[in-house]
Amino acid sequence: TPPVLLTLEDYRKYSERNLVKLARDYYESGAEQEETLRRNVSAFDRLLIRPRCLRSVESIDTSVEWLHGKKVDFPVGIAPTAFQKMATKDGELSTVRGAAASKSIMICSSWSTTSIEDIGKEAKIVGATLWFQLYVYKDRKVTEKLIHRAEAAGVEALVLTVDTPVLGRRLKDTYNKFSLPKHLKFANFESNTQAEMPKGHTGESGFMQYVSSQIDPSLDWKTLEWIRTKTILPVIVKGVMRGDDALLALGAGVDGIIVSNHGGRQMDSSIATIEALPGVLRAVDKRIPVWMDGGVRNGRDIFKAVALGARGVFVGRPVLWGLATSGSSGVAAVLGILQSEFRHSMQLSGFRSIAELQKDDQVVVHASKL
Ligand code: FMN
Repeated sequence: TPPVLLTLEDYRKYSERNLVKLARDYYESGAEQEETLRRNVSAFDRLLIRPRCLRSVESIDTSVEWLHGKKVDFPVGIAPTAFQKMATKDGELSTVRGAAASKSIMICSSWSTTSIEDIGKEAKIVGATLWFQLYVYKDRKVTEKLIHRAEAAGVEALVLTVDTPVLGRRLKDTYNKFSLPKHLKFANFESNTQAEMPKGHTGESGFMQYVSSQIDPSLDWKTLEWIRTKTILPVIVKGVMRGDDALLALGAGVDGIIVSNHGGRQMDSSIATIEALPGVLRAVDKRIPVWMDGGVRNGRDIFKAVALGARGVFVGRPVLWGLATSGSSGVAAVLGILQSEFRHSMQLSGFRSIAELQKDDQVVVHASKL
């Protein structure tokens, strides 16, 4: 009999049996001592909910405007994660099918193991919304080409990752001398140096060598301006953790912000994303949408982030657990669990719409303030 998988944690445990150690370590790792990786999750536990009662929750509406008038049924999207073919044979194609099945949006990583053209084609067939995450290469022509390919593939927004001027040191990958398995490639790149990861050596994973040879550590606000001149698409920055940077992003004319610390894979000892969210929201003051990712593991977490004012959340690792468990149906199942748990939280705490939830400034309280 197939196992009963009720929670994201069930999927995490089950997926382990389908992943070789190299892949599992790459997916699960945080940087250095993994303090931020743990804190992203535990910080949610210190936020508590004050439910309302007797408010008729027979019919509720969890839909929300996601970006520029486009509505989604649930405030949950798929964060970009690299190398999805390590989880399942069809990799990113399975993810985009899972996204469509649960009417969620998918952000495709620059480092996908399926090309953006192939993912875009599949997105059109299955009816999924696709965004594209951008890393800026030292060779700006490479980046420019990537932007134009993403536009041609039908992508609806570009997501510039701003927390990775250099790669965080993930110790497990370093011990494993992590490198992409030979049969896989950076599918969005043609030249050998950009399409292949070097072999790792003692003291550095092949992945870290790749990033330091290819990715531009001089990335700054001017680079963001340059990107805006190169695309007609909305530009979202991913990796903002402070109000002052959020104001700079707003000044640079971005269309949205994702509060993120890269799932604890970059600056270790960084505050948790749910802790960073209020400061960013205050600075932005509703002028553009603010999403968050990092540590979202159930529907209550989504409820807390949205109650504080987030437009929605993105999930990274949980999607990989679904993917490694059962491909596209696993992705759809993981997103389905999050959606039904979120809906259940809304009902149990007496809220009928996200607008109603966001008007209530007492529903979420930090444990230290009780
Ligand atoms: N973020 C990017 O912007 N680009 C990437 O290519 C990328 N690859 C990732 C690969 C893995 C295995 C993981 C776990 C994260 C990656 N991220 C990447 C970060 C995620 O987009 C996201 O910020 C993070 O996973 C959210 O935390 P969560 O895993 O706790 O949900």
